[in-house]
Amino acid sequence: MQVTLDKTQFLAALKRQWQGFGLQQAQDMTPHQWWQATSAALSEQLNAQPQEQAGETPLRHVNYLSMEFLIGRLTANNLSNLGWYDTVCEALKAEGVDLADVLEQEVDPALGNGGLGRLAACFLDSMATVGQPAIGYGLNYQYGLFRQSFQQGKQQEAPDVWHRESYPWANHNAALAVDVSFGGKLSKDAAGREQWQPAFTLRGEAWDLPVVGYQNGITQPLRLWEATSPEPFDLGLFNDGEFLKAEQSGIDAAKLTKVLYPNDNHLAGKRLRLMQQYFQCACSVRDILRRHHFLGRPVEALPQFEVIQLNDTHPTIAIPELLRILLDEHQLEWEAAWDIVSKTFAYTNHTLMPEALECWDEKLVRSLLPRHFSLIKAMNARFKKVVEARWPGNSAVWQKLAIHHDKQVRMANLCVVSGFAVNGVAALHSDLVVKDLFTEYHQLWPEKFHNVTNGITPRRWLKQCNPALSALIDSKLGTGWVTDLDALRGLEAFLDEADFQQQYQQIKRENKDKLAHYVQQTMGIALNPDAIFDVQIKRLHEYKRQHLNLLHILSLYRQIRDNPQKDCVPRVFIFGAKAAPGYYLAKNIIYAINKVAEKINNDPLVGDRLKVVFIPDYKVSVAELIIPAADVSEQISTAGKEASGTGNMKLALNGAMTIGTLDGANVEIAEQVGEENIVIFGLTVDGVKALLKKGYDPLKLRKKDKHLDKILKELEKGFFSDGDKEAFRPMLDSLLAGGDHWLVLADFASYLEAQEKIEALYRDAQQWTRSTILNTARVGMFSSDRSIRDYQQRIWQAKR
Ligand code: 26W
Repeated sequence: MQVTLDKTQFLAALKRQWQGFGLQQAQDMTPHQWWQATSAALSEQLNAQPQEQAGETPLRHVNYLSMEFLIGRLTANNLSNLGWYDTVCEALKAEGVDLADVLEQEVDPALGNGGLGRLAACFLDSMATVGQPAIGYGLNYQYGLFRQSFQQGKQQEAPDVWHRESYPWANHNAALAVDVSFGGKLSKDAAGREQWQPAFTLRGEAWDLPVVGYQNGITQPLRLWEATSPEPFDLGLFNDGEFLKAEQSGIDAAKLTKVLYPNDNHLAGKRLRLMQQYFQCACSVRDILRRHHFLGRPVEALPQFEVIQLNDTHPTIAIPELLRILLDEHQLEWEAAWDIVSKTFAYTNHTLMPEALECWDEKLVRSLLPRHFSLIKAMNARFKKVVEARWPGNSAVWQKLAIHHDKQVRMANLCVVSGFAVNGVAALHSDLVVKDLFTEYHQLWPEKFHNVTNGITPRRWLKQCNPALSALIDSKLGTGWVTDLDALRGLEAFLDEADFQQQYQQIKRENKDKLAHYVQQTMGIALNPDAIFDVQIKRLHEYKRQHLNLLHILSLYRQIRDNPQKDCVPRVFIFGAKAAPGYYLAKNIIYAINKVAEKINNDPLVGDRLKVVFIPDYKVSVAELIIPAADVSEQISTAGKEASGTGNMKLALNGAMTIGTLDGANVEIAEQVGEENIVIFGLTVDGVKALLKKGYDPLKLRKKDKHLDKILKELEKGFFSDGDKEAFRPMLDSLLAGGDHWLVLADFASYLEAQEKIEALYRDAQQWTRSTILNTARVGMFSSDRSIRDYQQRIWQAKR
């Protein structure tokens, strides 16, 4: 049950903190020191709490392996989940300090790129909350996702210094250090068994962050590995006078966990990335086995007690690593070892895009991990017999299903062959995983394939980010919804109460004021809070089609100039997005949006009717500010390309109307909220397939659509780029001569119609409010608590 915070002990812990800073009194602390001291004092109190033992129900323990955990700020979250917020607020008030200001001092730990990393963080929160014993395993990057700024509209990247060394929630657990070896060669022992002689060894140091369940006394670790050298200091070299070289090995080791790879949905195939993956997997597998042995359990019983969930293919190398340990260290026979491995791993697929499916060059794998490569070949050879038995003489099928083929190791195939479960992340996506990606695997093992629709934690994405709406809901339904989001359906009973509608509307308005204030402060742009706040926040990618949104903005601007008296509902377009630093086209789209924004925002003819803001450095804490203030949620990916989306769920929960394609979880959101409360447009998955089959020519489409042609010409002529006709060429080429792979122009007309519908709906304020209330009331199924229960029933705890 919930544990209480002893205020006296907290204040004593706080005192130790400022004394540690060498200060005379609490009042001498800087605002940032207040955050540091408060968090460290809380962390200390949390560690001092007796941990509730897991009950006797033999739930399999979940090991959630992920290269990314986009946890966001922790202090506010932990205070709220612990139920300590009010106590600490009062304690600080007595010192003349405002807790809310203190919490603003925290730098987001940005140890992830986007959806996949944030999902991992929501899942940890939910596992702790629903009582699923679990540990998250990841890497302790020194630098998280780069900081973004704009210079003359172009994205600039700077390192993300989040100070992992002094992050007060992280605890170094020196006893858990693991050694990890790389490189070297293979030889055979007397019995003919392969022996691996590695070339060098690094050390993994464990840093634990607490994952606090919602007011239930449960805290579970997120364990992040940091690379160091086992011999960080070479005394021999030092004595010889080689002072700088003496520390060299320590410096090299640290490179491994220096920085998070900023790619999202694109594999660069870099050696250091594979080293990171192996390092994370080797440390984590060791730790899992250590706990298993410590509990006195035989190694054969591993799958009875432990499941290893792979968050996409990034931690796949854990599979041959476990096999290697069982064969080489436990000396098991292949069949026995394979039996354990094939009952332990489950794999979640988050994308169908071919450029994101990880394939590693065999040379790279062999040189870095010769023993693992040899085991992968052995797995491949055994699996070949299975395929040969099912599809005799069919080399086309084998070429598709092979784990190792054409000098490449295919991580997704390795996962499907070795895992006991495979799942997609939304109903539509899971269908496509079976139909388009793993067709023959599904024929072989239909029972392996599942859907688990993604979810979001209501603690961060409603209770904390939207305290006013949470309080209103509390007043109507009590507080049970925080751990039972389906309870929000109860709001439908108040749907037609004028008073409730008015309060709901008022809260949205105040959240918009808050966001407007932030934009004024950070960007110097004044926003009209009466305008529609139209929001697209997600990584920048062609398939997400931020440029379709841009074309709509250009259309409105063109219409205003063609008809200066045009009566339109004022709109503020808000973007938040980082582009991978090497993704040239995505950066060009950012540039285009910023240049168009500059022109429109400064055109007196437009006035208040249109504003475009690209908020720099989009991250979890900025999302927490934007989402409660959104009226419209842009979910406009090419159908079939967005596996699920989770921003769509957060925005709907906070009362934004979705404009979206029938893609990912949008399909299920539409089912839940009802078709009158969402605006769907564009080609469907089948429509996309049919059009591509028939042959699609964006140039023809342009010829036929005069309005579209005008808009494109303005971009081409340099109207938005001070006469520079080349400014947006990469983007324009991709849309036109390049063939418009993502069908932006194909969906343009339908999108404009949908946007007109949005405007018409918004004009009827009462109808709009009803619809947005229904969005909040009806998206309870997108709680990540429900996702976790689905994983439990279908995958982790299912009887086999
Ligand atoms: C190898 C490079 C790389 C890096 C990241 C490839 C793929 C990824 C991720 C799988 C990209 C990602 O974040 N995918 C998103 O996962 C979310 C959680 O399931 C989904 O909601 C999004 O639709 C999906 O794009």
